[in-house]
Amino acid sequence: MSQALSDLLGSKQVRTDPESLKNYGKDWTNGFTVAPSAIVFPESNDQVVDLVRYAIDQNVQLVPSGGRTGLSGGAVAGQGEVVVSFDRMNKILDFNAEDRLVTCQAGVITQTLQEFAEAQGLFYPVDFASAGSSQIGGNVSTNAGGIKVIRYGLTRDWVAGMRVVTGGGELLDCNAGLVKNATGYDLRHLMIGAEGTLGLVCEVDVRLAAMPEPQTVMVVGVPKVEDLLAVLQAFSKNVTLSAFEFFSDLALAKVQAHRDLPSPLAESVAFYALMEFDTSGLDAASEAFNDCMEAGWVVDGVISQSDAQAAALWGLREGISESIAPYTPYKNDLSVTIKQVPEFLRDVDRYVAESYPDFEVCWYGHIGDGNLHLNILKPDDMSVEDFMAQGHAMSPSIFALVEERKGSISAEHGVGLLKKDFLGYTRSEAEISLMRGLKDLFDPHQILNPGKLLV
Ligand code: 2HG
Ligand code: ZN
Repeated sequence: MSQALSDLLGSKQVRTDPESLKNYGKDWTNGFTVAPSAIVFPESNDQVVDLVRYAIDQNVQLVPSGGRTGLSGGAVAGQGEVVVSFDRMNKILDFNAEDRLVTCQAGVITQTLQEFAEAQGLFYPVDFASAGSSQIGGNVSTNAGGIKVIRYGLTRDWVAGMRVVTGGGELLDCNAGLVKNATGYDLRHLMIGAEGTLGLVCEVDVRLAAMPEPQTVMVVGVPKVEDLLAVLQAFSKNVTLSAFEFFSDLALAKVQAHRDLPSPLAESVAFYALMEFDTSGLDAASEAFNDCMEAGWVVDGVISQSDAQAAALWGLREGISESIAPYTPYKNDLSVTIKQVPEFLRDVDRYVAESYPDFEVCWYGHIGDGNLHLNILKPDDMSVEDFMAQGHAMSPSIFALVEERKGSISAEHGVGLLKKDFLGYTRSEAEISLMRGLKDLFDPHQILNPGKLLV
């Protein structure tokens, strides 16, 4: 097969050495078999079409692969698939100032797009800790969220068009940057969040935002989880928040130990809220802070006086995922409506503490969006396999608490391999059956990202 792929693309665009198979066959998710048969590096939309047509013809399965920063196994190739890396489709193709539109190939790194926007005096607002490695195609395929959703929304809100190759080998040009287009089903939005199961995203027209004013960051200590929402409301009244994140005492301890950082506050508190807002709202933020102190919701706080201090405070939140990685955590990425967060968090905490008293639970995430990252840390004396099996075994109980509240088992990381057995906790049978129908329609030969999202 590798000779046929070389004939199709050129020998420099195919790799089968063990090192490449190992690296490109997986993402940041733990615990899945990695066994691709080849890695290919197309350089154009036409080459992607050729690849898909070849795959149909030869009954080869394709796994699209971006920056491989996913946390649900969406880019893992475990059964001899060919991995389609977009590393060589990494150019910014066009910028149109009138529409504030930038056309990116799928392999453009998120941070490169952010820097490009800045060079135009504009802003690409989707941001997260892995922005230095993740690629636009992957962001689109998982509808990536991140730390500024409360103000700017998700990746979906910034995708104005795309070129995508379906599993039938057709290149679709969807929407092409139009603001308005009332001509029926918007296939662009179907592709967003489809985890590469309906088509291979090749190019994306991304809308940019106006550059925001300078930002200030505040971290406050909040002893009780329900008071996090009181703080959110108090600040939201008169302050334009760009972020409202939280982390637990344990999450802070892990990031401090990993990065050798001092405590942000004089005493340790059960939870911390990190807020970012326009610096022009500083007076209103100080007033909100005083109100929160008086009400007893907040016990202490710290505010950035410079961009460097703001970045250091952000480090306490954005460094958590990396600092707990050595504990091979069992990851959950859950959402409920904001109002339900405190009771939900307490119920999950109670379940884990009662059923698995030896497991440490690390909470953090985007509480202003109702999105909680629940990471359960592996005890030192347990094997990764045993721990992953236990994580899987506890999922039905945790997801039942999600289902009761009509929440989501995956708020932003995607379903991939990790959560596919549990899709029914968030999507109804009727929905899943329609999703299968769409899969059959867009990928009639079942060659695109097999085994992901749908069982
Ligand atoms: C974050 O918000 C990322 O830091 C990663 O979504 C979350 O590691 C995680 O569970
Ligand atoms: Zn997150």
